[in-house]
Amino acid sequence: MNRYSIKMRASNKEEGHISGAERIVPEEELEQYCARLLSRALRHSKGKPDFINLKIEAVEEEEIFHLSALPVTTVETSGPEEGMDVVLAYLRRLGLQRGEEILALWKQSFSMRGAMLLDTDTLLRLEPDRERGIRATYMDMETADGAGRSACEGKNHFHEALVLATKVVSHPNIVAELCISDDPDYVTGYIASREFGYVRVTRLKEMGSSNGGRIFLFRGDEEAREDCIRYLQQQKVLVHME
Ligand code: PML
Ligand code: MG
Repeated sequence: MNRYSIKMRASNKEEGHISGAERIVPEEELEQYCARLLSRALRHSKGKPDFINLKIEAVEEEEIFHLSALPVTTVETSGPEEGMDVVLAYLRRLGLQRGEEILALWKQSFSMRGAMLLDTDTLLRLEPDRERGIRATYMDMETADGAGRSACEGKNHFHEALVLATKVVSHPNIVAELCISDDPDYVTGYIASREFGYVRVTRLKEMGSSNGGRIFLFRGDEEAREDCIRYLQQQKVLVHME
């Protein structure tokens, strides 16, 4: 099957970044998905874009890694404090003793476009560009009948995050990923790892706050770091949903 990667990003002068999304779709669905992503860019609650970029690239079948979606569990929390305690407990479960310090560093990712790549043991930041961070990209979900793509026309925070987290923690040098959404009306976040899968934490911040960001916890040497960054930013991945 011939496939294409489509990436959309939209911005305007007042807001800066408004909306972004990506897909990896079969050739026969390319036009339809371009139209859908365009419509998403034009109808975002953050405002009207004055710049929209649609990037379309052919993807060879042999280039694609196929992964199964991480198993999902949900932990109900009453507020951000309890939510953070849950994340801390899962960090401890991974044998990480510096959990509190990791949670404190999370704030530094709130102003970044991508994620922070943090050395799990030294807590040194490893992104080559600290403002941009690392952007995990070139991924999409796939269901047996292809219905996954069309089922999620608008933004689906959960599905998009599950795809991203599955890609990220599948790299052998990523120990875990932490995420809080930067959308003010979305308070569910997660911690994900190969060990326990994707753990949704229902309240991880206050409603109305746009403080959100991601940390990828990394363990490995310099060579592994380079391989990991290349994988996160360039490897094409399709995540298979049940
Ligand atoms: C984002 O805003 O892109 C992050 C979404 C996190 C989704 C968490 C979930 O619902 O499982
Ligand atoms: Mg967002």
